[in-house]
Amino acid sequence: MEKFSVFIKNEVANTSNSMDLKVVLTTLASCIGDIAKATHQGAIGGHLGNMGTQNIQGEVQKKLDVRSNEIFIESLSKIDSIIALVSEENEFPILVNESREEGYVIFFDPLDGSSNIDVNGIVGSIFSVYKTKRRSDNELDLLSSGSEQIAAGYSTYGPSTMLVLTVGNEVTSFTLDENLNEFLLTHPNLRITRESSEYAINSSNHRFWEPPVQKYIKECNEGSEGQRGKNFNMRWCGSMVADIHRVLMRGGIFMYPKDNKLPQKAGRLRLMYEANPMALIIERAGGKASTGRERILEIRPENYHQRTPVIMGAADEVEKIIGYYEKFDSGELEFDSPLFRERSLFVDRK
Ligand code: AHM
Ligand code: MG
Repeated sequence: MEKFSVFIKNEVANTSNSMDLKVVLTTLASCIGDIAKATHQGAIGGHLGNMGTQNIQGEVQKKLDVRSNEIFIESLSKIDSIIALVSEENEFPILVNESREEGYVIFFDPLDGSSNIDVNGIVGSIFSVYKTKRRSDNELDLLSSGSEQIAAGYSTYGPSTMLVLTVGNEVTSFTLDENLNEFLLTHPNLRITRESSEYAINSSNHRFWEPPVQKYIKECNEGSEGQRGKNFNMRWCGSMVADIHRVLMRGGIFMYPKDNKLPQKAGRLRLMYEANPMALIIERAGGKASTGRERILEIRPENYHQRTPVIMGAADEVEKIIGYYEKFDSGELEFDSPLFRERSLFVDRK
C-alpha cells in the first residue's frame, strides 16, 4: 500500500501549488497521528473530562479539545509558508508569519464530536487549507468562500484511525498503521451513490425544524407504505466526522439544518472548519452540500466562527430537500400535515 508521504509527493506535484503544500499536508497528518495516540490512551493518559474552561462558542472545553488544539498549533506554527491558524478553540486567528506577502491559512476543528470523548465514542479532527495574499492596502484577508479551498480533510479516531483528504479532484482515504506510524492508502477515489435510504439527523430537534426538513423526514419514516415506497434507516453518532465518514463509505445523507431552537444561531455547525471542508469532500465524491437554500461552498463568510445549516450527502436526496425548500419559500402549499399548512406554526423567531 502506498504511504501517505509518497501519495502527497505525487499528488502535489500534479497541482499548481508549490512544494510547501506537501509540508503542510504531511504536518497535518503527523498532528493527526499524535492526536490519535492521545485519544486512544483515554483515561490512562489522563485525557478524559473537562478543563473547567469555555471556548469562544461558550462550550465547555474537554481536556482532549485543548490538547488536540495544542498539537495542531505547536506543529503548524513552525511552517514558514503558513500565515495564520484559525481554530474552533481560539477566538482570533493565530498569526504565525505575519510579514509574508502570501501564504497558507489553515482552519481546523481540533477535536470534533468531543461530547463523545468520555463515553469512548468516535471523535475526529477537521481541517481546511486556503492560500491568501496581502490586499493592495497591505491588509490580510483570511476569509474566503469554501470553493477557494486548496485542500480539506478529516480524521476519525475510531476502531482504526483514518484520514480522508481531498487535494486535486478526488477523495482519498488512508488508514494509520500504528506499527509503522504511517498512514497507508486504503480507499482510493471514494464516491457517494446518488440515491440512498439512510439518513442522519438529531431527531430531538424535530419540532424546531423548518417544514421542508420535517416533510422529508416524515416521508422517510413512512417507509415502504409512504410515497418514497421504501424503508429508510437512521443513524446519529453525535460526531460529524463519524456520520460523514459513514455517508462516504456506504451512502446516505447528513443534516444539521436550520432550526428555531436558538434563533441567534443559523444551525449548529461552523462554516469555516466544519461545513466547508466536509462540503468540498462530499462534492468531490459526487455528492451535494447545501443549506437547503444555497450551496455551502458559495457562502461568503463574515466571521471566523459563523454557523450554517448543513444538508449534505447523496445528490438525489439533497436535491429533493432543496426542491422542498423552493416550494416552501415560494408559498406552494404541498405540505400536507396541519403543521405544514399553517405556516404560522413554524415561528421564525429572528
Ligand atoms: P463540536 O465541534 O463542539 O464537537 O460540535 C460539533 C458536533 C458535530 O460533530 C455533531 O454533528 C454535532 O455537534 C452534534 O450535535 P448534537 O449534540 O445536537 O447531537
Ligand atoms: Mg466540531
